Amino acid sequence: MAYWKGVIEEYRAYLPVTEKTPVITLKEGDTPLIYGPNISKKLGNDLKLYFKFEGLNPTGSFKDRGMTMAMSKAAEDGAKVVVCASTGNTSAAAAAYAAHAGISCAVFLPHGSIALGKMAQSLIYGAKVIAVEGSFDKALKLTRELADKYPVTMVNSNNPYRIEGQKTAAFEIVDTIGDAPEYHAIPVGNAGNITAYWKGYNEYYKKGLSKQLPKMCGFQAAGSAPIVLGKIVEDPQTIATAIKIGNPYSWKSAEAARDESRGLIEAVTDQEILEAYQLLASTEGIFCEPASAASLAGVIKKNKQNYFVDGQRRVVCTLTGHGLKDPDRAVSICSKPHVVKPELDEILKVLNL
Ligand code: AN7
Repeated sequence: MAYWKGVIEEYRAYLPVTEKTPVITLKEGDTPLIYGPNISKKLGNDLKLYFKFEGLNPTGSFKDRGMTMAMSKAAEDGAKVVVCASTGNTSAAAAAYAAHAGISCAVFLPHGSIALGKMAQSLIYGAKVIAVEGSFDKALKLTRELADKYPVTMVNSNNPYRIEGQKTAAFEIVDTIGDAPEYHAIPVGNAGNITAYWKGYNEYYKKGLSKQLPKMCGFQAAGSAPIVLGKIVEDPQTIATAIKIGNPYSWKSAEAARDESRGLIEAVTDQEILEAYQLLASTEGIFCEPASAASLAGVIKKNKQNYFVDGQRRVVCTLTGHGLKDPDRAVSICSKPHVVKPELDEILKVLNL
């Protein structure tokens, strides 16, 4: 049996690498596409829901796909320092891949808006962690200023290699089900990922590897929905900290993905996100982070409006990050454990036996 070699080696023909590019990989990709029988049944309408669980990448999010590309190209160019602004996952991936490459890394995080697991990752991978008092958008602006003036390589999604790596998730989906699904649902923050999937689906389609293209359905958090509102949100608010972004870098290309695919970009409330988050864990056994559940929340909402009518009604939801990234959120919305004395009677009472 052949071992998975990471997305660069597996999809080399589709990526801007040469024999000279040192491949920096933690064997990202090859994430499972999991059918959700229970939620599919609950939603009805003959929907077939699949989850692309990107939380199973080496640092627990889809960012690893783009980071293997960005870090390999940075290494090829002889970069000494890489930098990024992040709501937590990009910084975790940058820190890990930089460590693997032996390159220094500095990350700029919006102070107080980072999930605990992501903070732990950036710290333990040895990055210089800088908490900026202000929003992600302010941290991103600062990072760009720094990269304009000083010899550092920026690995945010303005780095085109990030999008190139991330498009491999679309390839994997088509390789798994033999075609593109009718619909693809995805959370939208800085809007790089929806851009990347659309690029990936198109490249496979043009090569004749799929018979159709999906409608791209992007979902932003209602308190942080600049693309939906058509204007920058100065002070974005949402419990889905990963997508708490008011001025997305890839705004235009996300709109292009929406329009070319005849899909949509809409908003879901924090309440809808948290319900989807808990439903997915408790009925399918899949624990993603809150921002990731925006894709399922959006599907639940659009299904109520009978939106899904095309073809075989297959809907792939990208679950962008692992639930363990943000353990505080899970604990805060669930009922507390039953504390008992170490006696069988006490346990029987709790179990109603
Ligand atoms: C779990 O880490 O922007 O629309 O700095 O971590 O491509 O930005 C994270 C984004 C969705 C949105 N789900 O993807 C960052 C960062 C999770 C994320 C998104 C992010 P994009």
